[in-house]
Amino acid sequence: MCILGYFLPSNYQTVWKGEPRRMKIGITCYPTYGGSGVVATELGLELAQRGHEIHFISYAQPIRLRGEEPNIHYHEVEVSRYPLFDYPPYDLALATRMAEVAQLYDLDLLHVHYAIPHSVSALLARQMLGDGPRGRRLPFVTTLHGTDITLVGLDRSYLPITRYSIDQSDGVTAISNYLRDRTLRVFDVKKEIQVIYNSVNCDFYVRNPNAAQLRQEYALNGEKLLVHLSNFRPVKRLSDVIEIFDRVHKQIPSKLLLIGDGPDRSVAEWLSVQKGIHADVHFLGKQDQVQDKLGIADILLMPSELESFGLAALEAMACEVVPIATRTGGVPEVIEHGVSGYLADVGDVETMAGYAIELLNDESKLHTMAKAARGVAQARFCSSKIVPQYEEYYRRVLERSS
Ligand code: GMT
Repeated sequence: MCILGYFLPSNYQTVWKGEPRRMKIGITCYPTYGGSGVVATELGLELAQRGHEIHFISYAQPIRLRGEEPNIHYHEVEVSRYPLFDYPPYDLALATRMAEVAQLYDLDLLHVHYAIPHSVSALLARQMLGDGPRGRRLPFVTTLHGTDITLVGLDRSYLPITRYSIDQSDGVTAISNYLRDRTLRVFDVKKEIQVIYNSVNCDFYVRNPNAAQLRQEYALNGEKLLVHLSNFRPVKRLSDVIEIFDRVHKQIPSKLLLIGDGPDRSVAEWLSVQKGIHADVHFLGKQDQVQDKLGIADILLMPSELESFGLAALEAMACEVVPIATRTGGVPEVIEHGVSGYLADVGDVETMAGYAIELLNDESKLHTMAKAARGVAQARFCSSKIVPQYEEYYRRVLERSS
């Protein structure tokens, strides 16, 4: 194999002899604060802990990586800024880097998170490596996360190439049944799509043991704590978070913690000023260790227009924080209404505020639901349960490709 000018041993063929084999996996994701990047990074960390060799390939180091974890490597994608390029071709630079890293480190497969443009770059990398007399096949798995299908992928300028790269993937996973069904229906792809849910590390995401003490930083007089965590994009309906909190705040002494940042932040700031509650709304910005803040709150508000899964709700549940969310997309696959949280229609801020008030007025019910939420996270969505599903899936893909 010599497309990059080197000759390397071609021992990529996978032979399974009953022993879990150490795999070399390239992972590409958006390295910033989006849910897909978090899922990809946490997955890479867990896989590395289980002995696999993980190579992150992206334009920046994923935010939850410290850069010193064993079995983890990071390869930055440099995009040249030639003056002719009004639109620097990141997808091409990424494809080149993927092929280089795969060849240099003898990767078994690539796993790309978020179809656009990552699966197209992976497809190019596979084709580059497959050419030539000693060509090898570098399989790639695409994980669909949500807006790559529900918003971006439906844009006519992206739809055909997204559909093509999904169809060309060696394996495709989706983070909920909702997203799988929607992809099959709307994109009319022929591919089999495996559902592997989002996961949470149940050892890190726990109730903060110092919650009582730490709450005083925001709730000095014993107020209740509501929290919201997102990238503050319109799909998150941040204004509804403020509307809900305003109604709760009128009846119950309470504070709102807003974790994250994004385009709708100033709208939310102004709305809270107009409603006279600004002093009780804490904008905490982007946080690396979200579990520290989540794990001191009582209720999470997630009134999104659409969520294919709702990772923030799961992270909250693991921290014994009861989610109040919208009945949309894959959220009902995560939250059981009335048991591990509450669901309401999109935009129905009255009902969501009503649920919050009811819970905050009933300490015992809040406690019971918080424990139930943690129980669901542990029973169905812990990384220890989900990561082996990815390992098994990789094995099947490798077997099919060898
Ligand atoms: O909406 C976001 O927060 C960003 C987006 C992403 O891909 O970064 O999130 C999607 O992926 C998350 C992780 O798989 C899911 O938990 C979110 O539900 C999904 N967001 C939407 O579907 C709107």
